[in-house]
Amino acid sequence: MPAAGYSKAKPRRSALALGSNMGDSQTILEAAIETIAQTPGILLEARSNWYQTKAVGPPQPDYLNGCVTLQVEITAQQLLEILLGIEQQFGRVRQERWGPRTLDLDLLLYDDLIMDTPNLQIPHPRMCDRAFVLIPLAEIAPDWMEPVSGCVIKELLKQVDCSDVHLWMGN
Ligand code: PH2
Ligand code: MG
Ligand code: MG
Repeated sequence: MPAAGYSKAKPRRSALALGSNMGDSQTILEAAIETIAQTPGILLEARSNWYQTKAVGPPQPDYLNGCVTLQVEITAQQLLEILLGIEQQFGRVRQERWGPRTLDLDLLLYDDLIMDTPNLQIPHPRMCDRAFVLIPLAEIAPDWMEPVSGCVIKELLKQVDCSDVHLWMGN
C-alpha cells in the first residue's frame, strides 16, 4: 500500500465539446486538441470527426464542432480552469452570450458526476438538445449515460434534429 498522500488519483473519464466559427477553425481546433493532450494529468482517449454546423443563437457564421474523451487525474474544477486558459491562449474574447468565437471548449461529462455550481454545471445543461454535440459524441462514446436524463448518448441522439450538422471533409 502506498503511504497516505502518495496514492495516485483514480483516473476519471471526461468528455468535451469543441467549437469554433472565427479564424481558421480547423487549425485552431486541431491545435487545441494538441494542447489539451499535452497537459499533465490529461490523456486523450478518443476524438471525433469535425462537423460543419449551423449556428444556434444569434446570426453568425457556421461552426466547426467536434468532441473528445479524456482520461484525467484532475478534478472537474481543475479541468475547467485548464480549458478556460486554453480558450484564452487561442484568442477567445468573451462578448455576447452565444456569439461567435475562435475557440469554445465545453466540459460535457465527468464520469457520472452531477454538479451545479455558479461557474460549472455538469453534465453540460444543454448537451441533450444539441445535435452539434450529440453527433460527434455518439461517434466516440455512444454508450456513456448522461446522468441527469439517465439516457445513453446514442439514445439522446435519436431525439434531436440532425439536419443542420454535416460531416466536414476539410477545405
Ligand atoms: N456554441 C454556442 C452557441 N451556438 N452553435 C453551433 N452550431 N455550435 C456551437 O458550438 C455553438 C453554437 C455557444 O457555446
Ligand atoms: Mg459552447
Ligand atoms: Mg463554452
